[in-house]
Amino acid sequence: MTENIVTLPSTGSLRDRARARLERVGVPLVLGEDIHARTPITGDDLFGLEATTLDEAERAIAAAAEAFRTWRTTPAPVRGALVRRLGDLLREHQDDLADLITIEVGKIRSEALGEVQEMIDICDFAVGLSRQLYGRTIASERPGHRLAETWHPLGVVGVISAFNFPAAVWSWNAAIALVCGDTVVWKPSELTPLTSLAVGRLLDRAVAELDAPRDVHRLLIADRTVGERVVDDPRVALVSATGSTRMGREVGPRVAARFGRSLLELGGNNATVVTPSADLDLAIRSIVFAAVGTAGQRCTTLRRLIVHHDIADEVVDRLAAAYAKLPIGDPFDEGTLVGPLISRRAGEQMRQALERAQADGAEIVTGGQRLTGSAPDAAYVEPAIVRMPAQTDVVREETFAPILYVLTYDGFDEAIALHNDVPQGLSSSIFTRDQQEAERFLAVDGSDCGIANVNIGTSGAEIGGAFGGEKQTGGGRESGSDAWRAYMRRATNTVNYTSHLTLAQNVSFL
Ligand code: UN1
Repeated sequence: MTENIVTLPSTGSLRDRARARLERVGVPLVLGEDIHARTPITGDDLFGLEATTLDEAERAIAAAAEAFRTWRTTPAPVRGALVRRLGDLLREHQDDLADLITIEVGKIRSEALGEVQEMIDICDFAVGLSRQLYGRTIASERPGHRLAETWHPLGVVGVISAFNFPAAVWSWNAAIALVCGDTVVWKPSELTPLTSLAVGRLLDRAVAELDAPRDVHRLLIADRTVGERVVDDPRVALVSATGSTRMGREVGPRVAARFGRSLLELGGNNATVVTPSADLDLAIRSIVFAAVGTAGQRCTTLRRLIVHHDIADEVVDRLAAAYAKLPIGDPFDEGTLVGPLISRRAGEQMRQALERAQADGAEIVTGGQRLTGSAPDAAYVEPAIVRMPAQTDVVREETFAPILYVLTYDGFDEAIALHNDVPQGLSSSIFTRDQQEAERFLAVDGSDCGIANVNIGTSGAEIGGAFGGEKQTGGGRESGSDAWRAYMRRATNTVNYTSHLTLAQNVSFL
């Protein structure tokens, strides 16, 4: 493991790089003092920017509501053409966007490119979907009647997104919402304004080229007061919010109070069960990626390992050996696998969690140190493996940092009980070659998560599946499968094509 972070790019060079990337995408950089773009690579500010005011946000929502009136009647395949063009622009600018993501989030290059790939993939998916917004025909109990469902556009969709997937999560929502005939207002994380400006600009370009209504999409670069406006505005039919459980606890009830809809994708506390029959070569590599990828800052990051007692020492030794070789440092360096945490505060939260774990009797097998170096305001940390005597409170919380808690089990029921005994329910997996164990893990009384995998890690889901989870993860589903239904309203239609009145349930009247 790297002792110290010796070579980091200068903030000046990152600023130049960001400026060049923004220019290529066509973002006019309007400097201001309201909000600061910064980089976790050095922990420094890059640019001060102007923010959207409350009045501007109000006008943006009004404009999106107005644009909805035209967009909803535009044929869905025509709406799909807009998303196809967005996908093409994303392909063209994959490098530019990946650079901005690395600069603002600290993701290593391959993961930043992967995030943009996820956006391209969802655009492809959404274009196909634009010709497949199917409703059902249902057998009517009445002669000469047709019973069917029609799906209609919903309205303005408010997207609130987090720093860790500053572009992909928006695209899961926006690409699907747009083909569904909705318009979108987007309040991204305050930590990633540059990435948001860049993808917003690409969509604006697609809108202009295809002559779509200008306000089908509006970007709000602002702090939480503007986010609250989106949450409370009755013109916003659906609020899709990705972030912490704490945030969801505020958003959910506020949207419900005005009978709006919300789609919440909140915290995870994801676990993998490793059984005695597991292919350990496969398991170790998958576990390291799931626990350490994105420096432990995915909502799908592996946070708990539940290992059979007989193989626990071997698994922990092999993981510790893999952790010892992890290159930590500048995310732009080809060899780096672990970049910085988003902020010093995140580093501090990791340290506090480790202290609490130790007070509960933890053994820190490896990691946990903050690496010092040329950037005192950045937070480069050694990913930690922590053996726990029990699943204590700190293990049951989500700490957004690379801490892998290891718990052991003897019987399979105990493994499942430990697995499900946390408040969150996003992603889960099992490594086993025993089919009975695999099926039990996926069965109704197995994993209680929205994502349950076999012989693969908890993170890195494909866009084709619906993404989200249960319990405090919020229950919402974004991205693939039939998640599109959340972005539309269903109308049940009964058509009588006779001249007779037949009442349902055999009711006679008149
Ligand atoms: C998130 O961390 O909010 O499954 C999203 C994954 C990615 C998305 C993560 N496709 O890890």
